[in-house]
Amino acid sequence: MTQAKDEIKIGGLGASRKRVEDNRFIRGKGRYVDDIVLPGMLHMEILRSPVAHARITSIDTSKAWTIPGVRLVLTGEMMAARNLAWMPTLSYDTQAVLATDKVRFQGQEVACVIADDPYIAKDACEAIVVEYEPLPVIVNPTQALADGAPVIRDDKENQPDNVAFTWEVGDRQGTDDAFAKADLVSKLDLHYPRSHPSPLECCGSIADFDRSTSKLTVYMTTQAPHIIRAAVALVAELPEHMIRIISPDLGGGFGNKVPVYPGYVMSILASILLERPVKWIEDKSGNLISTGFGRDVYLHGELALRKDGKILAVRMHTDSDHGAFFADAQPSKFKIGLMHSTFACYDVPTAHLTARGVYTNKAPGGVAYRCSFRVTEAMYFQERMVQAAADDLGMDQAEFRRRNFVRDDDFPHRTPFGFLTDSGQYNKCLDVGLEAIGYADFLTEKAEAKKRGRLLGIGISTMTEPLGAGNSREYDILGIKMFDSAELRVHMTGKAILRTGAKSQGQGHETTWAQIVAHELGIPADDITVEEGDTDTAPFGMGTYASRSTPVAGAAVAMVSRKVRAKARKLAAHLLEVSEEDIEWELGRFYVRSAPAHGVTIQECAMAAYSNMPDGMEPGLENVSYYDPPNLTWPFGCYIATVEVDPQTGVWDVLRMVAVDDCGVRINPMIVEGQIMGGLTEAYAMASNQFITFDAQGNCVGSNYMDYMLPTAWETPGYELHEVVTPSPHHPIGAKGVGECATVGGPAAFVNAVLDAIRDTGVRNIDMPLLPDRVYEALTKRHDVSG
Ligand code: PCD
Repeated sequence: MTQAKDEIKIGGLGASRKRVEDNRFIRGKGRYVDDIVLPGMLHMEILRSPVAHARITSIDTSKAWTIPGVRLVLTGEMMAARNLAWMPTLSYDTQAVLATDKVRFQGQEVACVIADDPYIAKDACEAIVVEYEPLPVIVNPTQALADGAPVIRDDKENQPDNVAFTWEVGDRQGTDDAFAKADLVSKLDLHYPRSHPSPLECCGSIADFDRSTSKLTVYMTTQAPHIIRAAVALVAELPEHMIRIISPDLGGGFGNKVPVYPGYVMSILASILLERPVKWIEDKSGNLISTGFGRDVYLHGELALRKDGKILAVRMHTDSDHGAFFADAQPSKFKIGLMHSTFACYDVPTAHLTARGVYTNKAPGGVAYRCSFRVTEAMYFQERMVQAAADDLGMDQAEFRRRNFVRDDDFPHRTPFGFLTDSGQYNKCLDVGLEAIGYADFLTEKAEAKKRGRLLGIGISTMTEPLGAGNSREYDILGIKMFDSAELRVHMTGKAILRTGAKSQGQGHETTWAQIVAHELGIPADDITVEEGDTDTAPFGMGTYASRSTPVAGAAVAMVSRKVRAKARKLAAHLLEVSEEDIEWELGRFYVRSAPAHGVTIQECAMAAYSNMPDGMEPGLENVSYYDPPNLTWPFGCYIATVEVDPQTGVWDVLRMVAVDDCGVRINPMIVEGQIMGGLTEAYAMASNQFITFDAQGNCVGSNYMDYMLPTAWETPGYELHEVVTPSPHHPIGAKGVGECATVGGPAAFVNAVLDAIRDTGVRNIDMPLLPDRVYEALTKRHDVSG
């Protein structure tokens, strides 16, 4: 007989349990796609277009075929013969697998070679001769929308121009009326530049088609294995049960591994044709040039303001540059993702947003890079507009936020764009942040420093982020509803295996999911194996992105544990020889209400499930749960940066960065802090340095790690982390997502701080990245600097 276990001791909720996956990662024992070697495996390399827009006049592969060790050379024509030259994207568009008619961006896939080793394949790619007839190149929405602009997607019927979509949400008339009554209208034009998720491991796949069983197994760097299985079944017309997608250890995802890439499709076709396993591992430049860009959105924003600081209405227009193919993963109803979650933490009476997506001669963009579907852009625009509005009103920026925040007793709160936020304590988070940074003292210090010619600035960014798509009523990808799943099997000895439809890319699910089971069942976390990513064994789920795992799959873990507990209760009643109603539960143990010393442990119940079940009960102790969340979870972040700008050079340094995160109940506080630090580092990188762009010819500039900076500990400022806990009222354990928050909210804090430091110049905006030359230009020329 045991007493109730101390939850922290068994690694339950709130334990900063060491990450179990790190046991293999730090020993170099992780098993990534490129570590997998199959007997008879061949290697694939891709030939990419050197130019951004051109008609292909000829492709000569004859030399490549003669190189010893070459097994197959695939061209667009050969793909077309199998109806595979084009594939559907996750946004109801089409994308070329291998170019047939034209190339539409630099780095586009033109041909591929399968050979005995990757070097032979690479050499053979170089032996392919392609003739291109150059076409005018379009690299931004202005050019794309200009009269007479060449139509990039002339492959599509009914595509007279370069507009990929238009979209609108909110109350146009109500917003116009509110603007007419405003005391002041504050306007801001911004660009959120392209950025690249840059996971350490690039994309890759090993396709293994076995003719004797007709089974296709694909090891793949994917964040969403079940969506891929569905896509392969539909595109290749293979039966779903004959497709097994395995996503092994992933070296980071960051949204880069959500889309379906041509390389995956070609390796599959090659394996089917050659009946040998075919491995494709993308190189760094291939990854940086051609896969999964994020952002690239232009904003025109306006706030209608009352003199006392009240926001009366918001009006926004965005133009997003999607590159040559509209390939975002996005909840189907909303063309521009969740851009309309903007201003959700403020009590804004009315708002209107129009959005337009355009095609350009750039690699497909718009993936949700550490972003719940365009939320990163939404919150950056929001917080930049908020600071500009406070300045225009001559009001303190913290006070301006306070006057407009949704109040704690006003939840659930309906936003002007129709979301229902679940909970929050926005003022409290801001107070904790201001207190931590020493707001009043800093303002004094800043004024003092100014007298000596030093430029100090403080930037605040506060936001709530919608995390955990869906509910299935409103959220789907290509019609597949956005729920998630967990399956729990408790063995005879009380050890267990848990599988979910999510897929960790480094976040630590193997650690945290076991903590939820420990919390619900009292089984020590160390006794629970967590497995994800194999479609033959995992229950169907939509995968991991948009910080949806904790809100959705994590909820399913709690729910399936409760189902298992319900059966264990019946077993306990049987063992204790009382009726179920007479039984109480404490962590890890059932006991008789009238005789608390008389009890059985969950492990004893597990044993009974296989050895001593009551008459008529099915043996075994396992269950599965599919969780369809009633709402998104709405964590809150308050990020405050202080900076010093060097007036001689435009170089700026971060003095301090304070982060207050409210993600509800924290499963593993150490992991949550790691997520926030990682997120802040990416935010700092985008705000300060990261620059990947395209010249007038569509050449991708900055597509290597000498130019595109991934900050190391050396460049990264120190962070001071604080927390507030507002449990989600609808999540079974009160947790909210957190993985993206700091990346979403962080950039505006840094940018606002730099602009605050140079406020005397009258400059309203410098587009990211705030490279020293841009800041210097703003300081000396006293005008806005656009990117
Ligand atoms: N948590 C806890 N608590 C709470 C929350 C959370 O503990 N309250 C934890 C969990 O469990 C996990 C983490 O934390 O572990 C996270 O979570 P979440 O928030 O839910 O999220 P997820 O879904 O899981 O994930 C996702 C994210 C994203 S989205 C991204 S980008 C990134 C992040 O995640 N990515 C990554 N992070 C990270 N990390 C790492 N390491 N790696 C990676 O890759 Mo997207 O959309 O995809 O773009």
